[in-house]
Amino acid sequence: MKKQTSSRLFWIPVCLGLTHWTLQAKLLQPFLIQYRWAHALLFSLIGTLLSMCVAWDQVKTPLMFMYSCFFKPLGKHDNHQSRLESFYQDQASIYDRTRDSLLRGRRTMLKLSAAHLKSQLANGTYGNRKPIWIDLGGGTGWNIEQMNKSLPIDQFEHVYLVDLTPSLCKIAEERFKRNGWTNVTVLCQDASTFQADVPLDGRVQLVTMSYSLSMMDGYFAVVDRVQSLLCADGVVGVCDFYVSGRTSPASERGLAHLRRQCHWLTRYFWQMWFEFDHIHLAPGRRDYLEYKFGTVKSLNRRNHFIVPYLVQIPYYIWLGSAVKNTLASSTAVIDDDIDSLASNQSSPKLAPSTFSALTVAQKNKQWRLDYQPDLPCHTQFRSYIYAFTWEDPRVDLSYLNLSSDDVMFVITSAGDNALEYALHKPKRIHCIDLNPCQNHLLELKLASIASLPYEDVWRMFGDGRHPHFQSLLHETLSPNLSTYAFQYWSQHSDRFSHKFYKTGYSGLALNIFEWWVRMNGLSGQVEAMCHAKTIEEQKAIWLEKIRPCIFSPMIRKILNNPMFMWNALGVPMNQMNMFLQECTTQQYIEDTLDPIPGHSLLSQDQYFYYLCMMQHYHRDSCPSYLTKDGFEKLKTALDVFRLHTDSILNVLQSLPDNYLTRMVVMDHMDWFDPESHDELDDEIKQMARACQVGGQVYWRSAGCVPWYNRLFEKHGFKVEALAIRKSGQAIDRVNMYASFYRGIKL
Ligand SMILES: C[S@@+](CC[C@H](N)C(=O)[O-])C[C@H]1O[C@@H](n2cnc3c(N)ncnc32)[C@H](O)[C@@H]1O
Ligand SMILES: *[C@@H]1O[C@H](CO)[C@@H](O)[C@H](O)[C@H]1NC(C)=O
Ligand SMILES: *[C@@H]1O[C@H](CO)[C@@H](O)[C@H](O)[C@H]1NC(C)=O
Ligand SMILES: *[C@@H]1O[C@H](CO)[C@@H](O)[C@H](O)[C@H]1NC(C)=O
Ligand SMILES: *[C@@H]1O[C@H](CO)[C@@H](O)[C@H](O)[C@H]1NC(C)=O
Ligand SMILES: *[C@@H]1O[C@H](CO)[C@@H](O)[C@H](O)[C@H]1NC(C)=O
Ligand SMILES: CC(=O)N[C@H]1CO[C@H](CO)[C@@H](O)[C@@H]1O
Repeated sequence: MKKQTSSRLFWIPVCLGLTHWTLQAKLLQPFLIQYRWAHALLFSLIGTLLSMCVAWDQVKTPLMFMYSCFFKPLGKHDNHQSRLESFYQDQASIYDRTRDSLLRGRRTMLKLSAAHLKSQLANGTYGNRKPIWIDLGGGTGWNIEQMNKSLPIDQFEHVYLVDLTPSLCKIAEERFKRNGWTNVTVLCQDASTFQADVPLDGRVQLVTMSYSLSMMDGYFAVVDRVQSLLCADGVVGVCDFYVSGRTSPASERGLAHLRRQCHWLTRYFWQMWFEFDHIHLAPGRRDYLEYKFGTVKSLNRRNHFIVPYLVQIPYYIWLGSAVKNTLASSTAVIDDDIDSLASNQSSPKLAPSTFSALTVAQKNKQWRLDYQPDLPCHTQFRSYIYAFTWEDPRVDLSYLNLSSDDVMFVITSAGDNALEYALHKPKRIHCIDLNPCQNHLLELKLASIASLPYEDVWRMFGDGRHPHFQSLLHETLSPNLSTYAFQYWSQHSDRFSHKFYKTGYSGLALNIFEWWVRMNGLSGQVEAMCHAKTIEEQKAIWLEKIRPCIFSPMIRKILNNPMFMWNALGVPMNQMNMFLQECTTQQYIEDTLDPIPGHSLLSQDQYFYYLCMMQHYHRDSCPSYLTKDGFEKLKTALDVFRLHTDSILNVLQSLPDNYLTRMVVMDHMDWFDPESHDELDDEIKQMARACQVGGQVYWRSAGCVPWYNRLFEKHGFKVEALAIRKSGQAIDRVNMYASFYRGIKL
């Protein structure tokens, strides 16, 4: 395909050159000088004609395709089949060659369907039976040949291709004969009424429709037929053009809408344009499909056919399950231990936002709880803030004393610390984040650990780059990801193409630091410090080379300007005020950084600063989930996770009394305004209610004695300082906060 295009392009300048040379002759000169536009027109016309003659073989296919798709009159046909046949008969032989760039997303849809089927097969959902697949409106059988690359055709009991156009069916028959597939049958019949030689109702595991639903008359009957064909665990894969309605359909509330809505011009234009060819894009088809089936995966994309930017034909890739999303199936999913507790609660306060409309997609992947992605509190986040967690879990673990009875409540962040806790096998870890992307990130880590080999996980999160991330996502990770996380990573699959840790807002800080290191010519020193063999060596490099640059007079000035901290480093105003009451910004940063080089070796233990300086981890210096040992242990410990996408207060309200035993809430309370702290007061009150007697809450603060400690005491906690930072001494490997506290519920 590429080669054809480039040889075609090669002829164009040659022809233009020839034309130009002809025009140099006196012949046309007087006329052309007067009419410059005619010059241009003639010039390009002759050029085009010549190049077409020279490269006729290459030009023929697209021209015929354009003619039959856009210009050829369809004529009057009473019957759908004869209309289709007249549309396709001259195209049949060139069909496959011309559809690659027009009918996009078919490969992805097939890969997702295959991945889903494979995970069901591996799980023993079908026992020893092989699956049956029907490709409705399958045309020339391209899909079936393509599927063989992901899931070999002999893994199916039978494959049926149903298509109404005889000339396309003929091509499909020839193709299957050529490939020697005996268990593939072509049925040249209508999709809603077709009959095979054996009854198929309720026996089919997979039905696919690529760019055919939009062509079928009577789509209600077709979708209903698909439903009656599918077995209980069956899946539907669809890929097609669409236009959205003016607003999103009510039946899909709560499901991911990313990029689904179309601009009004797009809506009208494409709908009318395709109507000429009897292709129907109106939203009803997709809506009915989603109304009938449960959404498992859903992607909305734009096809920039031939002309980038100007042309944006919306298309979608969608995977559905035979079981429709129901509220009833959701309650069983939430949490076995909550279920038992919830029935024993004086006033159950299950917040609707947390527990509504759990989709079937989540039924088998119990990590992520459903949420409403279109709420403004979620849509305000377009990316994750933290690509890595910036608190030291080792210190937490030394106090947490986790056992198999512990039910934890932690802030997700990048999920690194939650994974660290999971290695100590508590009963349950509830991870909470208001930013959906932080949970997408943890979900990706969980899915990777569950389904990928160690080396792939190391490449993604250790090296921070994986050249084949997109195919891993579609072929292996997708069955383990929620609709939401899948959609996010599918749209951001470039995050792993270069340096993952330089993405997100924390990545911005790493970029600034890297830039600063280069500006100061410190790259060599930074590298040497990260690979120093002794603490003395590390300290020497810090004191003699790096520190003098960090605390240069200019930087001091910048640091002491509060706007810098607030804007560039994203330190919330209230948090900054907390430490400014105790020391200057510069003092705070000195207290943070100075003890680090003397604390432990960057190359062996100090993975936090190693990452900041190198933008990737080292095999000897990384979080436990990236070590071979930790990775293997986690593979069997992932069931403990529940991911909530909501505010801390809302999630707490949804939990039963006396349920939690350990809470790690990081530094988030620093962000509240001490002058009006009703919301924090509510939150701590809810912590006290949801926490068992003897249960513990852990927090870090930029202040040595945070003002909100008294709120904990007010609500029945005994507050104790576990560590308060003093100049020159590190309290943990990150050493970023001035204090570390624990409250024990009395
Ligand atoms: C755009 S083609 C897509 C073909 C193929 N699925 C692909 O992706 O290349 C649409 C196909 O739907 C078929 N089709 C349209 N209406 C149909 C109907 N009522 N029953 C069966 N097939 C139908 C047409 O014959 C045509 O092959
Ligand atoms: C896997 O099998 C278990 C029981 O064997 C079942 O509960 C679960 O739904 C299956 N998961 C999938 C994805 O089919
Ligand atoms: C082909 O299909 C028949 C029944 O439809 C089945 O018995 C046979 O095992 C299948 N063969 C293969 C190779 O899948
Ligand atoms: C189908 O896949 C199998 C297994 O990957 C392979 O051996 C076979 O050659 C493929 N057939 C075709 C026609 O591509
Ligand atoms: C609720 O749980 C407590 C202990 O947690 C138990 O003593 C009590 O009997 C339970 N009440 C009901 C109605 O099950
Ligand atoms: C840790 O927990 C165990 C029970 O799980 C308890 O016996 C032990 O005293 C605890 N240790 C500390 C230091 O709290
Ligand atoms: C939680 C979950 O969905 N786990 C599945 C991830 O994928 C593997 C296979 O790739 C399954 O075995 C797990 O059950």
